Amino acid sequence: MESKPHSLFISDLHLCDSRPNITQAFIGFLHETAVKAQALYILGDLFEYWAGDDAIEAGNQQAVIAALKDLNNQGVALFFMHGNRDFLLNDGFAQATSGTILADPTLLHLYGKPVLVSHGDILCTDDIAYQQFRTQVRTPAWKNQFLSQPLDARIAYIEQIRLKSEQEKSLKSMQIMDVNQQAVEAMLREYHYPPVLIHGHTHRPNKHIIAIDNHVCERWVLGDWYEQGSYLKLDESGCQPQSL
Ligand code: LP5
Ligand code: MN
Repeated sequence: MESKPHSLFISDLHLCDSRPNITQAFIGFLHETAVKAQALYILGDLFEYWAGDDAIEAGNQQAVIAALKDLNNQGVALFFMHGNRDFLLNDGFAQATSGTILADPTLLHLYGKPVLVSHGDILCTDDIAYQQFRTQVRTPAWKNQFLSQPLDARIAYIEQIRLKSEQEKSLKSMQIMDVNQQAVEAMLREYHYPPVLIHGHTHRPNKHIIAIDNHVCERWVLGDWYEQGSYLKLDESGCQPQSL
């Protein structure tokens, strides 16, 4: 049976050379599942890390980039949002895949409804050390300075930050690393109560119902792809979580 017009949402795949089975699962998903959608929205952390678009010329992630471009060539619109691991994805990547990079957050209008999408890290306001780090590394000056270094030096630096981040995370509570409810509500108010908010980052896939100021909003959290691929399907009747 033909399915209704729909869009798909994924995040937190963390693709890298050391987990080739996930890359294979993702490419299979693009060929078999995403190809039937009108659009694919990748809401951040597609890659384990992204050191800069010159990684493409260096031969990184070529199979993934080719599969994404192929999907777009088959008429599926492709959208990317920055995650905390791959916020250095830029025009070079967008051109190589024929995709569009969206600001975080972005209010979409799909199948007659406003749908707010975000990576989700900006909602984790209790994680003060992370938010300070985020503010610092997202400034144009910081990014330009970082990108002016050779690719291998950048990768070595990212690996050190990864270690430091893992050490710090082991000392943070699960609650600190989750979204803050007031931050979620503030975002919903700012965007005039979209009935659907979709985000990733926390790797805690779930559906939360938020009753706020006489409105009801669904907050859908996407899952990561460490153990199994998953995606959210949105059509005129709403959101459905799916596993591969
Ligand atoms: O990614 P995840 O989910 O494991 O953890 C995040 C937060 N950590 C990060 C850091 C990234 O994992 C690593 C950077 C990716 C590459 C980016 C491109 C290049 C940028 C180079 C930057 C200088 O995002 C983690 C959150 C967690 O999500 C849950 O929300 O808690 O935040 C941290 O752990 C950050 C620390 O609390 C503070 C920052 C420590 C790093 C300080 C730099 C020290 C340099 C070390 C060199 C010797
Ligand atoms: Mn993330």
